[in-house]
Amino acid sequence: METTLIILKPDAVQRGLMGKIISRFEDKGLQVVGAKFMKITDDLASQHYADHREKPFYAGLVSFMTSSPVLVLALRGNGAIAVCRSMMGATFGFKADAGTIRGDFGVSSSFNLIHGSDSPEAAEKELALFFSDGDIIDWSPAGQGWVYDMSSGAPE
Ligand code: IDP
Ligand code: MG
Repeated sequence: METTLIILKPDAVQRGLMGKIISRFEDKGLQVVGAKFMKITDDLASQHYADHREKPFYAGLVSFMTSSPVLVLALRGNGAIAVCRSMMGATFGFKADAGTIRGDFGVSSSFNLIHGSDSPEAAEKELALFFSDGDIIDWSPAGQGWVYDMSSGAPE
């Protein structure tokens, strides 16, 4: 089981798309194990996007991400990191495939609704950045035995 960090960005919150986006992940069978509605500070945004510091869009990205509240989620499931990235779609809404979150809900390059960790290393770093000890909760969804084949004792 993997846990990934998802951020529903300021445009998703302002456009009232939180519920629709969360529903896609729940419908897929992913489990919400952490959630935090918050305003990202400049300091947190600069840590989160440290790899992009030299990019031409960096200042605009930090300004966008700190402009309005976001909903930060920790989602868990089999292959959750890659599953979420494929459900998100390509970075730019106007290029993202129909059927993906960015492809269905946006057309912008910078206002692209959602962030998702892109590797196990990034997920570990980003989860630690946004969640403290105790914020992520291990719990057993009632329907888990029908999302996964548990006959071997492990989710398959
Ligand atoms: P990702 O979110 O699909 O992983 P990254 O390349 O890691 O895409 O870029 C991080 C974020 O920076 C994007 O989600 C988007 O908000 C913004 N961004 C990336 N490229 C551009 C660009 O060319 N113009 C404006 N914003 C960009
Ligand atoms: Mg990225």
